[in-house]
Amino acid sequence: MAELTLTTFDWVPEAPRGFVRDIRVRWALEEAGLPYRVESTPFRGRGPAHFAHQPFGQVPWLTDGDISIFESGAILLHLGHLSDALMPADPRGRSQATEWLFAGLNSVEMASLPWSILVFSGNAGDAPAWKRLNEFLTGRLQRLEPVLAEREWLAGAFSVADILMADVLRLVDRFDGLADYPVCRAYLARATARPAFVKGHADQMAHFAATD
Ligand SMILES: N[C@@H](CCC(=O)N[C@@H](CS)C(=O)NCC(=O)O)C(=O)O
Repeated sequence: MAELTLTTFDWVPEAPRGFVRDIRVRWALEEAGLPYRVESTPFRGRGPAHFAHQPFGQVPWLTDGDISIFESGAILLHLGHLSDALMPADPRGRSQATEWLFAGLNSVEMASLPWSILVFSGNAGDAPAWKRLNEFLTGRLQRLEPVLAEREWLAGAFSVADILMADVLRLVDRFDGLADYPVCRAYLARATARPAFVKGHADQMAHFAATD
């Protein structure tokens, strides 16, 4: 198997530590027990080499031999093809994992990310735009509750869909957005209790602490 290398920033401010999206990739690699290396790219002064791997100057990206992949969802799907621990082997399970991974990105995170930015920046007030965004996210969480009430993991067995969805929900939970959603909170608790998450998270914290 070709060497897997995950690249993340060399340093980030305190606030995003533990939430940088390389956690999704670390978590998946740990779940699968795949050997990997972690490399750093400068947070300050992003150059052509960075943009060649990630056109928006963001992290993470993964190299698998001579293949370089950006976008955390695409990286998770790539890893899903390398390990049954990340993606069910049967066609029905694979399509369920794929649809729920996209749902995490395109139906929940598309609402939760701007929501989190507004909360973090102190703009979650009375403005109609905030209320509309809050309703948008609330609508998604209300629908997730009954789905998660009837299953342990989104695609039957644990999969990359759960890594994605749980990480999206982590940020909502950080700003108390899951207070009214006990089923989502229980799902998040069982996902983040997994040893692979605990290790990936600890490794990310140590990575950024090492460069302070
Ligand atoms: N859609 C991208 C988003 C990547 C992203 O937002 N990365 C953040 C770290 S979590 C970043 O690089 N932020 C720095 C910046 O945007 O300049 C993915 O899922 O990989």
